[in-house]
Amino acid sequence: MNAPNPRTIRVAAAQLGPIQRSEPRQNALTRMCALLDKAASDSVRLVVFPELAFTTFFPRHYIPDNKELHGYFELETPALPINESPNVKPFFAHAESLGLDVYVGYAEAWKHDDGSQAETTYYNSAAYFSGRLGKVLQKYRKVHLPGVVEPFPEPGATQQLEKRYFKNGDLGFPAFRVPDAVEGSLKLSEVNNNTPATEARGKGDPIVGMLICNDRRWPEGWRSYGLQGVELVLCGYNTTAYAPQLLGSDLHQQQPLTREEAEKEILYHNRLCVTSNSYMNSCFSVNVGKAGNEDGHDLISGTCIVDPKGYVIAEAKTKEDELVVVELDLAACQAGKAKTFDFGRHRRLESYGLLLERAGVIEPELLAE
Ligand code: CDV
Repeated sequence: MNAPNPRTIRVAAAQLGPIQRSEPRQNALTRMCALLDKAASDSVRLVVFPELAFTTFFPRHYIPDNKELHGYFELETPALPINESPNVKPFFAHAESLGLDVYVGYAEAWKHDDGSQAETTYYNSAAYFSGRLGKVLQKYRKVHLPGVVEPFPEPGATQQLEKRYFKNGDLGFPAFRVPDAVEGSLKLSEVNNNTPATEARGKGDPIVGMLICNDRRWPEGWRSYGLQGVELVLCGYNTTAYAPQLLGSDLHQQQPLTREEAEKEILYHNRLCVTSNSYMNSCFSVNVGKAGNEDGHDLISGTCIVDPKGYVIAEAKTKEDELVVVELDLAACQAGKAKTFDFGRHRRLESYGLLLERAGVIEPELLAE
């Protein structure tokens, strides 16, 4: 196999330090715009921010007051895309002024039409905004919502109320191509009906997929993107560093895990998920956390960029606002896609029926004795 032509793109993981519950949106916006400035001065093309980036990670709180709860959401309608939504418009305008693409997580209050009677649906979402085109190229709504509907009764417990506050994402896992990001990308006008699909593979504009936080623990999403030839998966997160009620990681231990042990294990699982799934789908991934002590609760850092062989090639060193920059050559995805993970040649659909028939576990029948 000849080495494919390089297809380089300079990307940044924009880790955020904590954003306290008392902090106005404007503070977060100012910090995020400062990271955009830094990225632009380092010739970055794409900047990836965390999940629910504009506010504190509010699902850790039981919030009975609907006015307060809804204050964390950004209003969106078909006529009012997120980049025009009043609270956050200056952030997108700044990215556009710098010609930067961004992935950013936000709480979406979706009204399917502009009539005042329209029902609102709440999602945990991410947008891919093209700074060159000044518009959202793709929206993603978190599919795998973690946590519980009713709050944990233990005083001081870190809550995880995403199942209470959000609906599960209904957009699936749509991969998409990003224009103007990789020089010399093959265009439709340059191929004809006789060009075999395999000849164009890995030569077009970059193929991107989005996940949000807990989604990274589920291979189903990664593989859905893998089957669309994904080259770059973007995933923002807010991952608690200590939540025994939620994670149950103490259940079979003689001694409860210390905070340090719990955080170490959670960081290990974060890395395990993003490295293994990047390898098994032969893609890069940019994985970006909100980190540090937020509202008295610790979040892990673990922000990292992973290559298609599953190696971490760059990572954050702090629990603060930090930009991790690296140049990726997307051509490196092709070896895995053509060999070990050439899905068309190696996947066996006739053996996978259970995957779509069953969500939960049904164990084989008990033995007679
Ligand atoms: N925000 C998240 O989705 N958090 C989940 C867990 C810790 C509840 C995560 O997978 O990190």
